[in-house]
Amino acid sequence: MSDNKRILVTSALPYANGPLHLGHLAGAYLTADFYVRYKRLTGADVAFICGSDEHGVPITIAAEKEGVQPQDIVDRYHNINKKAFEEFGISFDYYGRTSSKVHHETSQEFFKHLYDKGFFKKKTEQQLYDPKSNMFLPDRYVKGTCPNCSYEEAYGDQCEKCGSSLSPTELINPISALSGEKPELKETEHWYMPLGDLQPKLEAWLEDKSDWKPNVMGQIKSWLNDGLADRAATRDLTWGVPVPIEGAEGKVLYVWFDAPIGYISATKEWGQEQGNSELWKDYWQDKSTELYHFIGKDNIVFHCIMFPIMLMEHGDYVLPKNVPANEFLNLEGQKLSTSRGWAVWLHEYLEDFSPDLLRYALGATLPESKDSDFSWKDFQARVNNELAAVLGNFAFRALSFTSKYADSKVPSSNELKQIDNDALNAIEVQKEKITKAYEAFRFKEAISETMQLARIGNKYFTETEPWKTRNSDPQACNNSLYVSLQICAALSVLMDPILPDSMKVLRQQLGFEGEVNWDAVNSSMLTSGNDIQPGEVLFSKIEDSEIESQMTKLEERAAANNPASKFEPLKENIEFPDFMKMDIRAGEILTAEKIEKSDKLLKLTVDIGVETRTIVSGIAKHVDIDQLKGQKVSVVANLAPKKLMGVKSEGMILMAEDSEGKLWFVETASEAGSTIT
Ligand code: B3M
Ligand code: ZN
Repeated sequence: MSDNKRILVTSALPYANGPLHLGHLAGAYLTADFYVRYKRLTGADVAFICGSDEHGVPITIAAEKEGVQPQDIVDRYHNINKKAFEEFGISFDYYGRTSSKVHHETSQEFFKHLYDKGFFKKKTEQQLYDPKSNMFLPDRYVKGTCPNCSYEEAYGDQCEKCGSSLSPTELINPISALSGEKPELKETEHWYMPLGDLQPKLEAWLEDKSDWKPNVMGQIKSWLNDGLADRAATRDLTWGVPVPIEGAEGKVLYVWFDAPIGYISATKEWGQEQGNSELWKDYWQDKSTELYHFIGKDNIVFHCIMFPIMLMEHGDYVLPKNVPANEFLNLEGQKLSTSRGWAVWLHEYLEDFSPDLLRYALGATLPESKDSDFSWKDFQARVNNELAAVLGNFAFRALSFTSKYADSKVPSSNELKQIDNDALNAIEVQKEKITKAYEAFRFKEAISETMQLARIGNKYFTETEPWKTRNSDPQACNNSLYVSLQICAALSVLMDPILPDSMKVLRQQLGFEGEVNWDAVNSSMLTSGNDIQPGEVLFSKIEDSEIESQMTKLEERAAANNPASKFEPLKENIEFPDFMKMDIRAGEILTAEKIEKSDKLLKLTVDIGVETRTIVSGIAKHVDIDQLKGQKVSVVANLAPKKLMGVKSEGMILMAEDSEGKLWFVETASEAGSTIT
């Protein structure tokens, strides 16, 4: 049953604002590649499309951090990431980028088409504006205090301390991350996608999607239960695709509006590259095409709700048949984090190991239905106990035995016994299980069922003991080798989607010259009498020391990124008499008031036991003024008085400054007036 279906597979377009790590690979790319390679082997007509997402605030933030232009950032990471994917054998047919001309035109046409159909709702709204930088602030560019947990460094879209999602106007004391100024509300117009109105239509479309993964459906249902909110398709930004209508000057398309259209633009470019500018239509507009989006779980709402609505309302496109999203991958039990340095970068991995090892180890622990963990120990165990000890060992034994004792030719079989036939039958049995698993996007299962065939082969080889029958029963020996080599040949195709490089080598060693094709996998792929060409073992074991050095690398980098190293370095030593000159007293705040024209300073009266002092303290941003009465403090009582903003300050309140710059009182339970030494 040759599969001639036309299949379009996309992987989420990674932001071109940094290099890729293991978590990316496990999320949207490896599984897509497994699937695509499998489908190509079945004879399906597949287009595998991806590219760089080069718009959006993540790009402009990265550019600002480095003091370069957004274009510089995307040029750099587009190339780095494209190369990393190639090196890992992620077999995209085309890797595009959303800054391309074709993409700008395609997404503008898409917008215009929807606009002309009256799809968008124009809304006038108040948005935070930075008067100093002269621009409306994207959510990420507004910082302030979280209304839920009082964390002072919350972003306008999310508080990273308590995790709640926010809108910038909810923040207490919002400031612009660009200028540090207080933003003001200013009127602006935006074009909204009426997702709320279209919810019933989307629900009707989702009705027959009962085969979608439960983790994906669960998330969709929860969005639908909350009721879909309209979402603006435009933004007041300069970096992005300009909105192609009058009255929208200075605005660009929302990055999540243009990015998924990037799949379409990249398919167009792929056709153009082959001299067929109409080719993309076969994949996007022919209703018999099956479209699959491979993504990580944080992209579910966009691919299962927003983009389908856009496609549906546009009218000319196919909609996804499935969106097999993955959950998240952790690393050594902790969340992967670029900023904390807790990651294994793909280019770094490749300095030490080959791509196939990671494809296998990661594939075997994919976060398919729930979050999963990658550990170096597990990586070592997968490589040593499965790839080397089972698959590699089996192939090596079968091949080297044949070369030594059967003149390097596939022997002929005769009078097969039950044990031989059972082993040969296992090829069909396993193939069926593996096929089912791929069709259901259960890649971990596909991998383990494939490895199971190698286990069966390895066990068979051990049990039939060809090294003994070589003298006692030469035909039985030949049968062992024949059956083992046939299983190796089947494995060289069935394992090909997972281990493309190694299986190619295995086929060379087996002298396999037939068609590499899923349908052609059976128990007689090799012809008796054909030459084999044994070579090196396919996989060598990984030493403990290699794993230890990976762990050290990871821990050292995490330590270098640790907040501990953000504390002030220690000061020089002082002599004891110098220290004793200071008169530090326990005190208690009696009153607190703001100082006009200063957003930092407070005027406090403090009881220090022997007398009451007026002290000006720069803590306004770190405390709640209404909570200060009764606060226990430590006061440097003999600091020479000084006028601050017209107020005479008699002493200083000691504060501890943490790694994030937040100030804390140095409290003592002792009565006011006690000396602190
Ligand atoms: N660049 C977000 C992400 O990398 C986004 C995906 C776009 S897919 C159209 O998570
Ligand atoms: Zn919070």
